[in-house]
Amino acid sequence: MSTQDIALVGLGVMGQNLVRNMERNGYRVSVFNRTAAVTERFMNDHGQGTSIQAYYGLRDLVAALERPRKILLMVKAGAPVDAVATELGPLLEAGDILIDGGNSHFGDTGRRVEQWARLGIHFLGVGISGGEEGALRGPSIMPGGDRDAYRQVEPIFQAIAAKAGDGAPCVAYLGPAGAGHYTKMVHNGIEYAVIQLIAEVYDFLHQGLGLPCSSLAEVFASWNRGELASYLVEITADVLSRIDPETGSPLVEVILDQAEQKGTGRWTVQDALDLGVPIPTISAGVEARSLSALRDQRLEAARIFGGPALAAPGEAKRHLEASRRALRASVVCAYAQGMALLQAASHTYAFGLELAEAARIWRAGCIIRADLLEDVRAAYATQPVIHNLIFFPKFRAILQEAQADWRQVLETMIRLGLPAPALSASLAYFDAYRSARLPANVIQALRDYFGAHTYRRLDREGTFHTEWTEGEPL
Ligand code: NBP
Repeated sequence: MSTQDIALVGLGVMGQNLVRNMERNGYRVSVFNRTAAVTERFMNDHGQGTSIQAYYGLRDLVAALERPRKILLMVKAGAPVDAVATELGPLLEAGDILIDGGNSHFGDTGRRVEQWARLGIHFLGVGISGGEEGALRGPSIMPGGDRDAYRQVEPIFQAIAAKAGDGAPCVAYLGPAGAGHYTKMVHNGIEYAVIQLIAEVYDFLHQGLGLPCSSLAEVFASWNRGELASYLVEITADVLSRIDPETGSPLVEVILDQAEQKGTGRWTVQDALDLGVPIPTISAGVEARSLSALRDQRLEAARIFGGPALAAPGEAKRHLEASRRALRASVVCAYAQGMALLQAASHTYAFGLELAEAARIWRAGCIIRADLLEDVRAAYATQPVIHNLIFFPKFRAILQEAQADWRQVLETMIRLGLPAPALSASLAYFDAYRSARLPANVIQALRDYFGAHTYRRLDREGTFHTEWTEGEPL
């Protein structure tokens, strides 16, 4: 009998928790996993006494679904998505809905939407953020693809999504093709930037100025009660206060300083380069991870090169308020860059994205959730085509207020020889934005000198070229 509301394929951590979330919200979910033992374990651990039904063949899984069939794929991004969809294809019929909830590249999603539409099957690309905890308790959900198909799964998504302070579910239709996965990609890019900014402030206050982790945990906890309130600042306080039971040291001190990455940050930077949108803080977050990975080379360079002495312990307290303001202003720049990229992508790829909606659904459930997102939402709700968040009064004030402290923190970090790629990229972004005159005149002159690329003038209309080497012998 066809009684099940939705099927989920791929019982990894995300898949398992999404099933439990849907079941808790009253949906009858069928599950399938390539490795049968994983399904058995899941059913033993979480399926007893529930309406969840396990299947060990795709044909049976599909046969049990109410029409139009809704199948959520939670498998590894890339080839596995195509492999599973191709296996399911012959079992589906026109009007059925395939949903890819993994971290797929938006270009792949656009291709899949078109490919499946030719067979009358709807393909939705849905970014899901919040990690395993979010998947279980309520993630932020970023759907893209056919709008009518989305309407058919909307009640399920609204039920399982995180709810913001005003009770609104953190899900909204974002646009056609890869609009949902694009938004998730940019979310992850902002996540890279904010994590790097937090790491640099930790480095400044701890390694640079000698503040112990336990005190720093209290600092982050207090910042989380103010304007910087956000999930990442909150969990930084938790992370810094954790003691390693084996050594008795702060756990963070014994964690290897080599950051890993799965690709969404790199994709964000790649696409921003293609679209010509500057996102230097996000790029710095990605590149800092790549540099951290060169640990052997760093250890060798550390032996070869000396550097300035670190400051005497005790100085940190003087810099706490400046650090908070520098972090806050830099975080604003990271969000501003991400939103500017979304705006440009929406135009180039015809996503028709409403930026206020993107900000709204990031307010809860996802990794970059932060109090400031309500201000981002309000900014775009009142001025949908604002060029950059930094022009909006609320953010203008934050940046203006932070200027002196921001510079002082960076001056001190440079003096101490501490790398601050993301903090300095944010300040340089701000400084470049607020510069009425940039040295691009010199760039244009040089380009014209060696390549006759021409230039324009401030005082006259037209395109000009100068014979820079006129009269010089060959
Ligand atoms: P993984 O990304 O580790 O994927 C594991 C699942 O994919 C397993 O069920 C595995 O089946 C299945 N799978 C693979 Br791998 N290749 C397959 C194939 N060729 N055919 C069928 N099934 C295949 O799990 P995850 O961490 O739960 O993530 C799922 C998706 O959600 C990914 O796209 C991920 O990027 C995204 N995501 C993850 C998080 C997170 O915090 N983990 C957050 C947000 C988004 P098996 O058991 O037989 O190997």
